[in-house]
Amino acid sequence: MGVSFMDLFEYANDESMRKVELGPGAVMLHGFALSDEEALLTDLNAVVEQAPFRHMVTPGGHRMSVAMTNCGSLGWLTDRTGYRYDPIDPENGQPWPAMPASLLKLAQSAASEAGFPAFTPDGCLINRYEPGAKLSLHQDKDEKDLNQPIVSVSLGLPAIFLFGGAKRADKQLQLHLNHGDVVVWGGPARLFYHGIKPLATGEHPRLGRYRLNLTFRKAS
Ligand code: MD3
Ligand code: FE
Repeated sequence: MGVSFMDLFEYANDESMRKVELGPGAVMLHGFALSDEEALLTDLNAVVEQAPFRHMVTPGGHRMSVAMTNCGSLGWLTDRTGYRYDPIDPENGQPWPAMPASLLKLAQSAASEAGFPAFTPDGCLINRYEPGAKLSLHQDKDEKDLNQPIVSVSLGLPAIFLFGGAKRADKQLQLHLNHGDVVVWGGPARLFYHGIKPLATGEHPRLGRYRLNLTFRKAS
């Protein structure tokens, strides 16, 4: 019986600060990616060496301001013919680089912490933002099983994330996504509209003038 000072201290650190429900099924894990940061960045560098960032073109013919690449057995693509997941990088005709163990482990432990212990991502889309780059309001629905969550990891410069609702016209909340933040998007929030405001100029001690966002998906 009774609650000690230490219990309250732990509660404040572990629950009310670090793990926050942002919306129905969306769980923010503040700083969750920080503990394994160096392994993550080393492994990301190796992926990007094999599959460099590129600016893809939308079906409407617009060059995206966000540069993208992928790792894992399926990579997300857009070109003039549409959006899809593909096992092959069209830039070199080779399979996307394998998903490094450090990335897979981070995604699975975050999903578990948010109540999805069986998450087995087969793709990781890697987005790179420079100042001015943005992502317009959209839904993610190219994945086969929309009951599977998406795990997002933010690194580098901070961004303002727009978090809408099930309908495009729904009012949007603005949330800051900072270096090391991980969000698990499951439940109803999985299909909510979202986007990123144009990145502000800045200098991050580890990533310079960039923001990286990793999204782990079960595409198939
Ligand atoms: C909510 N990426 O890659 S991360 C995307 O920061 C994407 O690069 C943004 O939207 C970025 O599709 C936002 C947060 C995020 C990612 C996927 C979601 C939120 C999501 C999927 C469903 C609902
Ligand atoms: Fe998205």
